[in-house]
Amino acid sequence: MTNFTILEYPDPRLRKVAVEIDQVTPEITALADNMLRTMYDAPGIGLAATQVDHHVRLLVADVSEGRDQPYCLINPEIIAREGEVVNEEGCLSVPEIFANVKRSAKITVTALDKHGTPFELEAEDLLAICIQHEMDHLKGILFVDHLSPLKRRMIDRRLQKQRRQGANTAHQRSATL
Ligand code: K1U
Ligand code: ZN
Repeated sequence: MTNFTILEYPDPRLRKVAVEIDQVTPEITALADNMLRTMYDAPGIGLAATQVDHHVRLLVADVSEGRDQPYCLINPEIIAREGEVVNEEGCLSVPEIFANVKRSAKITVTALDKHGTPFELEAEDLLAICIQHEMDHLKGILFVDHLSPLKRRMIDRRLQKQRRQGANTAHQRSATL
């Protein structure tokens, strides 16, 4: 099966709010598997269904060094938060742009796995940040929405410039704002 195409900002489909998954069908399991493949190939550490134009509450993540600890969270809900952390984030839907975002340092999430089994996960460090970033996608929120209007304008201008320039190398284009 071919990988999904990842939608890019400012595509309005990234602003859709995802709906709950009533039943974990074989189609949902296949969606999760294809999202994981797309995430690993991108490469990324997370991916929300919204980013591949599927507007259901499903996200995948793998922050492990070996890229061998995949998580699939269906209908994720954060039931507890602790502390705050500021960390540099990127987004496969906002290529080559990096910026500091404030998030909860530790979260407890409930979700269903890709077989429909409920589980609870205590996440901290990069996994907690990644899950919050992906859960934002499911609400139509992008990491740039957490930034000041000035930084947003800088990003918009930079992305316009990137698109005009086309095929420059990534290291010339990337920017931390
Ligand atoms: O949602 C996405 O677009 C994926 C995004 C997740 C994320 C990154 C950083 C902080 C919070 C959430 C990415 O995976 S961007 C790529 C990236 O960070 C990465 C890619 C390969 C190796 C290590 C990191
Ligand atoms: Zn993202």
